[in-house]
Amino acid sequence: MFDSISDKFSSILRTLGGKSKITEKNIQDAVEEIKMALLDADVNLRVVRRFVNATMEEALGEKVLKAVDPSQQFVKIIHDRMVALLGDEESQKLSLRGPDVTSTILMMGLQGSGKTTTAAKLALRLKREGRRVMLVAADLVRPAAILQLQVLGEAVGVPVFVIDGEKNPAKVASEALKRAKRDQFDTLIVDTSGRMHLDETLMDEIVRVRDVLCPDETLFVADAMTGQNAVTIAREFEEKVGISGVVLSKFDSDTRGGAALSLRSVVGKPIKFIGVGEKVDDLEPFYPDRIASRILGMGDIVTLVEKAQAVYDEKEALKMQEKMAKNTFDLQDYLDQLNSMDKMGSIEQLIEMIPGAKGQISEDDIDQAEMRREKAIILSMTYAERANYRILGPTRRKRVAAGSGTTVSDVNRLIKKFEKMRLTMRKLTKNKKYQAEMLKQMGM
Ligand SMILES: Nc1nc2c(ncn2[C@@H]2O[C@H](COP(=O)(O)OP(=O)(O)OP(=O)(O)O)[C@@H](O)[C@H]2O)c(=O)[nH]1
Ligand SMILES: [Mg+2]
Repeated sequence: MFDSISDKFSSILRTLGGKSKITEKNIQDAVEEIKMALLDADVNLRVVRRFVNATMEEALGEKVLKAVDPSQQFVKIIHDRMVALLGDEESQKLSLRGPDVTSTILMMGLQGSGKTTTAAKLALRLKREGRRVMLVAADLVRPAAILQLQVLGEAVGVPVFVIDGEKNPAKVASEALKRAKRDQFDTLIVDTSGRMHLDETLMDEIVRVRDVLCPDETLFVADAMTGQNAVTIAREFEEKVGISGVVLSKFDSDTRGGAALSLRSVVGKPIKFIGVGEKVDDLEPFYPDRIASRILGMGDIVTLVEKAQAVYDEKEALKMQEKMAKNTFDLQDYLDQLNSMDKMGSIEQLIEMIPGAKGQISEDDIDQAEMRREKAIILSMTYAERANYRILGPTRRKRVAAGSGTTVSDVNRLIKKFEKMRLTMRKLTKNKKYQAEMLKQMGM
């Protein structure tokens, strides 16, 4: 899912990322393209408008235009907006009660949307969380429905409540509740029948089942492949029965994904899970931020930016820049930089978050042992030595090597490298063109 929209987003953001300065016009163009991409993906028009307006307003503010890295700020805004569109982490959790009372989950949706499969997947999930789950066969319309649930129940090791020959789903629901109390099941998942189209009889039937169960969760199962139709249907279920959350099934299918993007916003109910395959294990919690990253085709650059922001101190950065320009950047500064890189996490994690870096850069390309050695060496120096490495004579170098568990040639190598680094920095800060070239080479 989302392949084509994610391709488009990547290309829009790449265009913007190539610029070292961003104008209002650039932002307007990008937002316009984003609008088209969303509409192409079949996202609800009202949702697109809201998204675009909010993005524009925020992006045209000072925050982006005056930011150190405007294009990344812009990406962050788009991402945050997208997350807001998809929901929040909290509402995505199921609200079930403790083990002393029976919680009930009512599954509903159109025919073939994935209710029965999802009921079984959910049963497995909750069982693994330590709940005592019972599935309830209240789809009495389709002849093979009960058998299907029984087979799935068997597969996930959860009992299935069935009343042979019963035609009234509300009756099945109330008997299931009694059984749950008697046998101390703390969770009932009730599978109901689907129809091709919404009809009064079906709605009345579900409303009666609902009245018996007083469900803790009323989950609307929507087939991601049905597009905008899913949104319309969800809204009707919400009006007539009331829904507490949405499960988006067949998320693994190759669709444009517009429905998924619109559901939360139009229906106002959180997407709680996504079905990602036909197997009973294929159910995942819906994480708005991860999905947003996927839609934007950007690895997890946002986490990366946030991590950088967390360790990045603007004043500190300016001071550093000045030091580089004046050639007063010393070993202590270098040590600080090494340490702040550490704060961002493991190299492996960082590589994963850089879009396009996975498979291109490997952990071996970055010599972590060398970094550790360098830190140890600098820590063994006095502050005077860190401020001016030139005072390090042969005897002191030997002492520093011994103190850091390294060799004199390690110490010499660090000092050589540092000298070279300072030279490059001087060139870099003096020469704007060289600077731009460097950044381009680094893909920024
Ligand atoms: N690929 C994929 N297939 C799914 C997913 N969820 C359900 N299916 C398939 O969709 C078909 C319909 O699923 P069911 O669970 O029977 O749907 P239902 O809503 O109970 O159908 P009715 O009871 O007939 O209304 C089955 O072939 C499932 O294997 C999913 O997340 N991914
Ligand atoms: Mg079914």
